[in-house]
Amino acid sequence: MVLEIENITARQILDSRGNPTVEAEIELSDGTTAKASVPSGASTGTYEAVELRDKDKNEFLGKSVHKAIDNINNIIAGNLIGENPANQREIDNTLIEMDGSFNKSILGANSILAISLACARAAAKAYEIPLYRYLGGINSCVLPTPMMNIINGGAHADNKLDFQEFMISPVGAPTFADALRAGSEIFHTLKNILNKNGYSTTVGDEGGFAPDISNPEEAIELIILAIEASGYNLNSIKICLDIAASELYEEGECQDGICSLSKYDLKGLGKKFSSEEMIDYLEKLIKTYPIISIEDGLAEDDELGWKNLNEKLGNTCQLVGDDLFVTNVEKLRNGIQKKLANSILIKPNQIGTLSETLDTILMAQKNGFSTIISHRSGETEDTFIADLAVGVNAGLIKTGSLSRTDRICKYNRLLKIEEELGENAKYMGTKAFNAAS
Ligand code: 2PG
Ligand code: MG
Repeated sequence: MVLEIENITARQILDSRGNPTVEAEIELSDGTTAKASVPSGASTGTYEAVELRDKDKNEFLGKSVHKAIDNINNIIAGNLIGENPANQREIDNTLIEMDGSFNKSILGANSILAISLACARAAAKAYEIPLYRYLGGINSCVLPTPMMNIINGGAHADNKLDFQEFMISPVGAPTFADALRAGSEIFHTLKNILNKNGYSTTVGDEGGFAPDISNPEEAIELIILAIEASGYNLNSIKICLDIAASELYEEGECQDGICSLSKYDLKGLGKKFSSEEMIDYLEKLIKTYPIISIEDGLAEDDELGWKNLNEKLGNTCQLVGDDLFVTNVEKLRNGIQKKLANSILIKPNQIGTLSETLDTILMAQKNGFSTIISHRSGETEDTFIADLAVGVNAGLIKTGSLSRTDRICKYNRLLKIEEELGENAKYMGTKAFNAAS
């Protein structure tokens, strides 16, 4: 069956923070229709592809995306109608060429990605193949080990926690469904513990609690209490952190040619750390607590720091580049050559097309890096990343806490995929992590 794209439309919808975002809809010659929508970050890396916003202060505080929508309806649609939606790479290359910039700032990565993902979904639907299988083929069978963000800080919450995400990972669970159950039980137990300790149990952007704590150690200890009180132990449940250190980084100041060193300003903790001191602090945390993974432990431009961090801790802990790599194959190549990390966070909207996302995943997998498919702090009900995680056998997923449908819908999709794969589903637990101690 030769399929053709017959119609493309786009609309402005709202994301989980109530900010505008792009939804695209594609109709094929056989009548199949499919939609995709794009998420949006808060702690965005400097080198991410550009999310086009109207910057009109009179509408949605400058955040409306009409230009991106118009670009789809008036420019992209005309160029893709008649194309075969299964020619993903050709479609993505056409989108990249149409944009013409190095960072998708002309048409907007938000408009480009919505089309790129909708094409894949439309083709999968038309061929009546589950999306994960369409993306990965007959060998797609690994259900990702989830890293669940149950305490939110940094740019995702209004508390004083300097670190952005305190996650639990049920590495000892036999299946994804059991992992999800453990996460939910620990999340609810943590709620009771926070209540008893007089902390608020309101949640942050990714559905994790945002108690008014200022010390990362205290947050980790409360989580450990919750793990144990739920009947689990620290072998079966590990802790993962996203420091989001680019947000803490302060450039050194220069006066008359004399410059001070750049620092990490941990305001909640009341400390300013050099790169070396930050590494020492992370080492102390790893040695004290069952931490299996640290993301963005240092800032995106602190390459020397990353090299030192990886040399010192890369054998015992997974060190994940998020802002450091921004899902960009060239950035990852540089990181592999310089030995900056051992793991990469994969966010399709950091790079802007599905094909480029797959290229980065492939390079990571070929070079022994673990891959974590990730949501953004501003999400939609789109569950594409769940299928992507299974499709490429990524091994790991980061898609928030155990509350709020924008997070849970991805977990629910994974439950259905696991059910569909039946006995052929694999849950790797600890083995999905790199350099796990
Ligand atoms: C991160 C993400 C997702 P944001 O830093 O890893 O958790 O946050 O989408 O705000 O960049
Ligand atoms: Mg991050």
